[in-house]
Amino acid sequence: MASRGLFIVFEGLDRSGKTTQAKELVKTINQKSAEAGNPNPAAIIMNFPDRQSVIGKLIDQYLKKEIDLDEHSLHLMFSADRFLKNQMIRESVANGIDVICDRYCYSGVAYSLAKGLPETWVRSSDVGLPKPDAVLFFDVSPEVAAKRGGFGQERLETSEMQKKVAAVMPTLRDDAFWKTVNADGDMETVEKEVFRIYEQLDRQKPFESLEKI
Ligand code: NYM
Repeated sequence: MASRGLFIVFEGLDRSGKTTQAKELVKTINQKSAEAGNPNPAAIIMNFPDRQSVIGKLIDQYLKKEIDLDEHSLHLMFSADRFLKNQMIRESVANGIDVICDRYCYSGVAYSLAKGLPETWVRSSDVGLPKPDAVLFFDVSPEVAAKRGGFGQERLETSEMQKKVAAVMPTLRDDAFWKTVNADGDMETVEKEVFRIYEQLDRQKPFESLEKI
């Protein structure tokens, strides 16, 4: 029987390089698969929030400061946006396709805790989603992040918010499936490190759901 796909989440602060590296990993997997004669894509990229989904469009307006939303509602909308992809992730993995995901529920929890929402409540709304085979945490030093350019114009892209998120994110770490990537290196070095981790992941173990975050 053909082996299942992997579900890999990239998390980290802004300017840690996670988006670039997630795209690069998908490209590499698909290139290697095509070279081996596979006509179908072997990996797909997924981003959260998905700004094209019905819910993601509202989140996008909030982030662009076009509308205001109650913070509790917003938290649930980020979770609901992920649940819209629940089936797609499971089907892709079952069909042997790797799903590489740029941000997931850990961003959801970290940003909402940074805003001061109640912890037990915040941690509960993503329970039941597919559990990642690995969370690659992109660890970038503040000095290197600063060199990579300034903040964007969106809501939440402030140094105060980033500091709070940076403090919360490591507390979500679960050593059983989180791997730290030193994101201070140049693109090629980080790319190699990501691929090394990818190659070591186990496709034989059962695909699970998140029971806690
Ligand atoms: N964000 C992202 C949240 O506040 N909660 C979530 O659940 C997720 C997935 O949205 N500042 C925040 C983090 C970012 C912003 O992400 C949009 P990106 O990767 O810049 O499009």
